[in-house]
Order: sequence, then structure tokens, then C-alpha cells
Amino acid sequence: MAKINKNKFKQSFETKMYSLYAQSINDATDEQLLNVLCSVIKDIISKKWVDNKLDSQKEVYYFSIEFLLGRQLKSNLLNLGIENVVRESLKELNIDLDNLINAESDPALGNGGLGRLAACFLDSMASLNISGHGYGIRYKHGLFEQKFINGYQVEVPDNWLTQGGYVWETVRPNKAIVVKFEGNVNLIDKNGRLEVNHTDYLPIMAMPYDIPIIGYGNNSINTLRLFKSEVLSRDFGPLTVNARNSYGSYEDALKYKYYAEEISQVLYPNDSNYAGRLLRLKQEYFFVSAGIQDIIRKYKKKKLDIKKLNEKVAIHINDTHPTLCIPELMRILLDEEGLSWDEAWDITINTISYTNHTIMTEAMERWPKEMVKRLLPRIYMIIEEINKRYVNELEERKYDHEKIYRMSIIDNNDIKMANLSIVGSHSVNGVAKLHTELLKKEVLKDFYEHEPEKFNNKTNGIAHRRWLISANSELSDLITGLISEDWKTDTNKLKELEIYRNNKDVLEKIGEIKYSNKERLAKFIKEKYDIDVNPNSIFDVQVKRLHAYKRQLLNALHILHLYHELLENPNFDMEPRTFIFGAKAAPGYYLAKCIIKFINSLADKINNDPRIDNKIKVVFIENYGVSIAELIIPAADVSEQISTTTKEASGTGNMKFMMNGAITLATLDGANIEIFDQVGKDNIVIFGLSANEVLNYNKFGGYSALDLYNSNRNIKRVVDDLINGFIPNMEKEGREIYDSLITYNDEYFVLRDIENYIEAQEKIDKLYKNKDKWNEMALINIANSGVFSSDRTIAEYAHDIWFKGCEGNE
Ligand code: Z16
Repeated sequence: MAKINKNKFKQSFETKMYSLYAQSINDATDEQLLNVLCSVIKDIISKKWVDNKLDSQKEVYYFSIEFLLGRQLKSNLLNLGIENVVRESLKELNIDLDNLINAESDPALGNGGLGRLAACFLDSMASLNISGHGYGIRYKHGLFEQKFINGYQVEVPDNWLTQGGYVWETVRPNKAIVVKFEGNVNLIDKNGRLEVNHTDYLPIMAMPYDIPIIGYGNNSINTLRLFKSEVLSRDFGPLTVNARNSYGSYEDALKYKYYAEEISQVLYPNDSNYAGRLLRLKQEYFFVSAGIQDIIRKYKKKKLDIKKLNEKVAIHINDTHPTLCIPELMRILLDEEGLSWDEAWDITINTISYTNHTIMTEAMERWPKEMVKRLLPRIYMIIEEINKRYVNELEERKYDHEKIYRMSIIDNNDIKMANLSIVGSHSVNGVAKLHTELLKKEVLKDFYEHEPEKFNNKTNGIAHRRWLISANSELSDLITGLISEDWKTDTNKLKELEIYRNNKDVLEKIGEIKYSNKERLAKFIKEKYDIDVNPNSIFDVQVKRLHAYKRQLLNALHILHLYHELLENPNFDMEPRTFIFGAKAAPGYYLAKCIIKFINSLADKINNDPRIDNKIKVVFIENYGVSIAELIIPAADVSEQISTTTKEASGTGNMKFMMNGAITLATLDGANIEIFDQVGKDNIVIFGLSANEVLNYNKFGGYSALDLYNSNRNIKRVVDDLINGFIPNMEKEGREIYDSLITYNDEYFVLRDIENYIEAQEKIDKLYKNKDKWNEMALINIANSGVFSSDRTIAEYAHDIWFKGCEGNE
């Protein structure tokens, strides 16, 4: 842990204030104070922040096109173990630490689960003393900011860098890298050795911005290196004659500048849905090529043998967005290091491992051959060769033509990125048990049968330090008081909490902490939206991206159903409920936007209807993201995890809620199954179709939403409300949703599961009436959430994939 005392800290703080801003602390803005504080912390860690440990240890490089970090100050203070000294010192200087914590911008360089997972993994790698670093893109604009105007989602550009830069980053111009796009490639035979001549390419500079990743209580500091795209600066070094940026006209110069800077301009706002745009392909190759070149440069500086790369380096690709790592590494080994194909291929496979995050084919990346060929001519050649050799291998196995076509990397039109990832890596994992089983049995069946040893499961996890210790400090302190501090580094110890399951005082305390978290959220809702919510009501929460398969619509239709029950019978017996939503829709996802408008219109109607006596409140919180999640999740009683079974690969929000003592209301999908396995049937509420039922409907048909609608009064009532004007101001949107259910036969089985969901909700209502029992369930959930720490996940990645076969790793 960092050594620092109050006097020393105050002194450094004042000195830094003068050196950065030439003014006294009293005159400083919060923003300046924050900058000074972060700068002091960076000084504290700077000596330990050295990359390049290659000679002693294997280095892990985690490539991800998204890192959804969230604010760093609080978690850095926690991990350094200096929150208290800093808080007290600042107090003596008349500064409130919490103000500074909230003044930090929230870098939203990710969409949802995949990007947040990458951030949790960085935290765990550092905390487990793994030398593991991230490579990604320093987007100028992260995920858009969401505003509601008349209930519609409006996107406002995110501006996390407005304050002139990001407080935690350090730019390293001396480590900039050139990435080459377009041009022509000629292979020249030089006495039997092929020389690759790439001419007329556009050189783009990848400027590294490093963010320190601080381990918990262990002095280890890793690096997240994000690249910004720029024009090649003139002082960068000699331009090769082959480059095409020796522009003639002013106009050409501007075009080049635009081309370069556009690459890291903005994060694509799609979550589990791929768009296939050229700019996205540029982004992918940009950070992949910069990262791989950076790794090789570091490695060679150590004078290590390139043929042993995989003994010192593990490269992990987070989904297929960084899959070009495979041909890029091949390119360097072949063209620059002069290895033979077989040598290069062997090293590449043994260095790279791949995580798949979805079974939905519409989310799987495919890139048009022609696009890749034009943008990345050399990379295209290499992919073609990989494909040729792979297809040969499949033909030798005498597989039938259809199977070979399915497994091939390149088909008539496209490069199939998942196929390339599987073929070019030594490990393929899914992100929850069911997901991995579905990959093996369904989506990637051919590949699994061909190379079963490559496949393995790594159930996702979450950084418990951020999501419990930091976001819910009261609960964290209660736990520590009961079972001592060891759980913070070994979350399995949370199990010891179970001995308190019948301890009235402890259960009451858990209830009180939940209540105070709910009050805090209620206050926020009142201030922001002027809606009164009752902290004694059940806080029923669904926060995640808006997607048809996640079925926010099912939740909303149930609310509508309850509303009718209350209108029909004002004495209808139910615990008061506050339904809380938070969700961004991809800007081009029309149905998702209609669902937002529907929920907002429904909220308007219900919240302003005096007849139901405040029994139901509906709040759609704008701009859901990491910071707001830290406020919402600790305040939840019910965690809605209601995706169509088979569709949610894992889910990670589900784990955050569980760890904070919410009761999960779920389908047996993704990691919900593993939550169920941990807590047992009495501490979770399950409903809905099974995986096999969904698979059978998909394969054999037999589902008719219209029949259900015609035969079930409850269903008909709520579906009709979408189009009969009962809820004002959503005519068009209601029709769109209605059509998705009736005309297009309800692809996600909302109507099929609704009766079952209503029953499950009734069960929740009954359970909540018994407070002791409810708090006991919460305790059991917290006590069994330990396996969902990303420390466990990362330990498995390290053991089974990255350090497999290494000394001291049995
Ligand atoms: C994403 O966030 C996920 C999958 C995907 O193909 C693309 C993106 Cl951007 C999510 C999954 O939907 C979710 O189930 C999973 O928990 C998460 O990735 C992390 O694995």
C-alpha cells in the first residue's frame, strides 16, 4: 500500500496546486482541485508504474474495442488504501472529497456488458498481481448521453474530454506507432524468399494514452493503453517513399487529416448488434495493429527470441472486434521477422485466445471481402491463405461440402470473424455455462466437434470492489464487522455470512441499510424528476441496454396488467411498488426506441392517476451508465433478469444486484442459472420457457402469438392497450410494438411468458410481506455471491488459458 501521511499529502497537494495552476487552494474550482488530487496520486504511484516486465513474467494483453471504466478516483483511493488519509487531509484544507469524486467525468468508452466486463477484468488482473494490460481506442466521444424529450430518447454527443483531457491519462508521443491502410501490395521473389512491398498506403499515427490500473492493496500497477488516431507528424521520423501522405494540395492535406482523426472520433453505439460500417473496420484494424506492433517492439527490445513469443506473451481478444490480431501477428512474423508460414502460424495460435459473447447470429461480425481487400490488402491476403489451408485440412477429414462451407473463414461474400477467431486461437470460451453449452451444441457445433479441446467456459464476474465495497460501503462495513476483512481479497469467505441467517439483529441491519440506500435513490429521483417514490415500496429494477431480447416490454406489459387490476378493484391487495428502468437504445434501433416511448407514456399515465393511490410508480431514469448504476443497484429489492431464455449470453448486472442483496426475478438464462445454483430455489424467483422449449420453437415452429392473444383475456387487454388510445401520446410507437407481437409473431416470446411472469411477480409480492424472510433471502444472496467476483473469473482465465503449461501453474 502507498505510504503517505497527512502532512506530506497536504504539502504535495499545495505544491501541485501552485505548479499546475499558480494559484492558492482557496481560489480553485472543483475541477482544478480534482486535477491536482489526481496528479498527486499519479506521483505517488509513478515509480511503481513501469511496463515492460517481460523478462520475469508472462504478460497478458487484453484487446477490447470497449472499456467501460466508470469514474476512477474512488476506486483508485480504495485500491491504494489511502481513502481515509486523503479524506481527512482534504477536510483540513476545507475540501470535501465527495465533491471531487463526483466532479470526475465518467468515461463511457463502452456500450454495456462487454465493455464493463473488460473494465472489471483490468481491476482483477491488477489485484491478482497478473501483469495484464488493456489495449483499446481513446474515443473522443464515448457512448452518447441520453435525454428524454416528451418521452422520446434524444442522443447528445458525449464529451468526456472537454476539460482539455482526462485526469488519469498520460500521453506518450515517444511510443507512437504507424498503422498502414489501403495501398497496393506486391510480393517480390528475392531468391526464393518473398519480400512484401506495400506501396501507396495511408500512414495513420496511433498515439498512446496510458491510464494506470491500480491493484487492490498489492502495489501492482498495470496499464490500459488507448490509442488516438492522428496524422503522421512531420517530426515522427523519415517518411518512407511508399507512403501516400506526402500530399500535394491543401485540400488533400485536409482530407488526410479528416481521414486520420475520424478513426478515433466516436464509439459505435450498438450493443450485441453489428452494423458493418467501413469506419468500424478501420477502428478495429487501427487499435489491433498499433497494439500488436507495440507488443512486438517491447518484446524485441528485450532481445528475446521471436520464436518463443507465446512463452512470454498471451493475447486475449474480447469478442471478434479485435480478431484482426490474428492476421496482423501473422503479418509481422512473416513479413517483418521472416519466419516461415508454419512457424508463424504455430506462434500465433499459441499466443491468442478468444472469448465469444453471443449466440445471436445478427450480432456476429462479417466483413465484406471487397471492403477488407481494399482497406487492408496485405491482411486480406493472409486471411485468404489461412482460409485456404484450413479448408484443405477440412477436406482431408472428408467433411461434406456444406459443412466445409459453414466452417470456412471466407464465404461467397464475407469474412466470418468468429470462424477466423476460432481457427486462429488455442482457446475459445463462452461467458456462462449455458452459453458455452449452446455454443458447443448449436452455434459452433461444427468447430466443437472438429477441435473439442479448444472450447471452455469462463463464467463472467464483476469487480466486487467497485460494486460492493465502494458502491455500498455501509453493507460492506457490516459484512466486515461480522466476518472480518478477508472477504475483500477472497470473496468465497462471504459464505461465512450464512451463520447469521436466523440472527434477527443482522437481518434487521441488512434491511436498514437497504432502506437508507433506497432513501438516497428516492431523493435523487425527487430532485431530478420531481416524482415522489416511497422508500417503503418494493424497488423493482431493470437496468441494462434496451434490446427486444432483454424484454423490457414484458416488464412494462406486466405493469399495465397490474394497473388494470388496481383500477378494477381498488382494494386489490399488493405491496406498493416502484418500477425503475434505465436503458439506452441504439440510435438506429427503432423498436427499442418505441419501447422507451411506451414506458415513458405509461409512467406518465400511472404516476398521475390518483385512483390507484400511489400503489405503483414508474420511473425511467435517463442516461443509464456506470455512475448512476452505482447509485441504483445498492437500492434494489428486485433484480429483473427476464431475457428470452438462450439469448442473454451471461448478463453481469444480475451479479451486481445479487451481491447487493436484491432478489433475482429471472428466466433460466445466462448466468441466472448459476445464481440459481448458488442460492437454491427458495432464494430466487424463476419463471418462463426453458432453453429447450425455446430451441424447439425456433427449430420446429408451433408458436402462435395470435392464438394466445385471442384465448387469454389478460394478454388481450394489455396488447389492445398498445393501440386503443388508453395510454396517450404513443399512437405510432404502440402500433409498432403491437405489430412486433402480433403481426410478426412475437419473436422473443413475450406473450408466451407473460402469465408465468405475472405469477412470479405475485410470488415476489407475497415474499416481501414477510420482512425477516425477505432479509434472510437477501443475506443468502450476498453470502453466495462470492463466485461472481471477477477475481474468480480472472483466476480461471489465468490458470486454464493464459498461463497454461507455465511453471508453477498446475
Ligand atoms: C455485448 O455487450 C455483449 C455481447 C456482444 O456480442 C456484444 C456486446 Cl457489445 C454482452 C452480452 O450480451 C451479455 O450477455 C454478456 O454478459 C456481456 O456481453 C459480457 O460477456
